[in-house]
Amino acid sequence: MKKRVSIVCVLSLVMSLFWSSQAQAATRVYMGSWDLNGNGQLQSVYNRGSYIQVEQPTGGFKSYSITSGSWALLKGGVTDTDGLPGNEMVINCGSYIKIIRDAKGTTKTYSVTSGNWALLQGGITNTDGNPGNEIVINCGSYIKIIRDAKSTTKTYTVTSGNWALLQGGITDTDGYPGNEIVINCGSYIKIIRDAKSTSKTYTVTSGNWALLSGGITDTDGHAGNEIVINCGSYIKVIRDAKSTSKTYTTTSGNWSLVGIYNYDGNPGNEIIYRYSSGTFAIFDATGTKRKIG
Ligand SMILES: [Ca+2]
Ligand SMILES: [Ca+2]
Ligand SMILES: [Ca+2]
Ligand SMILES: [Ca+2]
Repeated sequence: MKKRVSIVCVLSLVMSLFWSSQAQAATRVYMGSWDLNGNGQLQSVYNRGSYIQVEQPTGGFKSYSITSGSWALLKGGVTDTDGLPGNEMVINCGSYIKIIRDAKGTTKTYSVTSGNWALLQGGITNTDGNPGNEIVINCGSYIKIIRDAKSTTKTYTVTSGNWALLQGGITDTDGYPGNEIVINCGSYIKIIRDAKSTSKTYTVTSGNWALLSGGITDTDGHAGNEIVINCGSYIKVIRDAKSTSKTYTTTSGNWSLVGIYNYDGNPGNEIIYRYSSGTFAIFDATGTKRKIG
């Protein structure tokens, strides 16, 4: 009798293990449909726990192991990263990122950091100017850019102090292909020029300052956006394409921005502001300022 009970116990244990593994294997969560292989048609993609399954055009599925730990598709992480037809899938695996390149049937792993990190807002973008989006990661005191088309990464020190991406600060500032990354470091601005693998620092002011509304725009009439900053008694225009900045005094009193738009019809937007004595325009393309009303 005792032996029989133990056989039943063993049997039920075996059965429960069998069923639980069956249940696990049966977990199949539809993630979405994207063109991953570059043939112009959508493929269904499924989350199978520790791996991802991609429907193949010939029928059947291709499996890509991810990690037995937790993982998540990065926001906006289905995108072209290798510069070849088809979207890649960019997956946050904790301390590293895994990119599924279904068109090639391969995966590629990039270590990020064992510390905290986050995708920079808008950080899936072309920064190096070559086909394919890069992945721009905020690692705290530094930024890491994954250049999947080249299977490399590049690190840029930012500051050990507080910093923030300037609103709209992923933009072309140097006039060459690829977006720069414009960072507010407090008393200065740092621009990461990933296409050139360099960064450039511009002193702003140790006092308060703010980006003017619409202040990331072309003001000098040459390729690349300028950065237009309200420093109170003056306006500073950072012309990153020329690696210079230009200061225009406003007034020591209160002034308000009317707008930044093309007032004179020549290339480049003017900065229009007003205070008690009238309305003024800064013509950054000529480096001049005059009363217009
Ligand atoms: Ca691709
Ligand atoms: Ca690129
Ligand atoms: Ca650029
Ligand atoms: Ca410009």
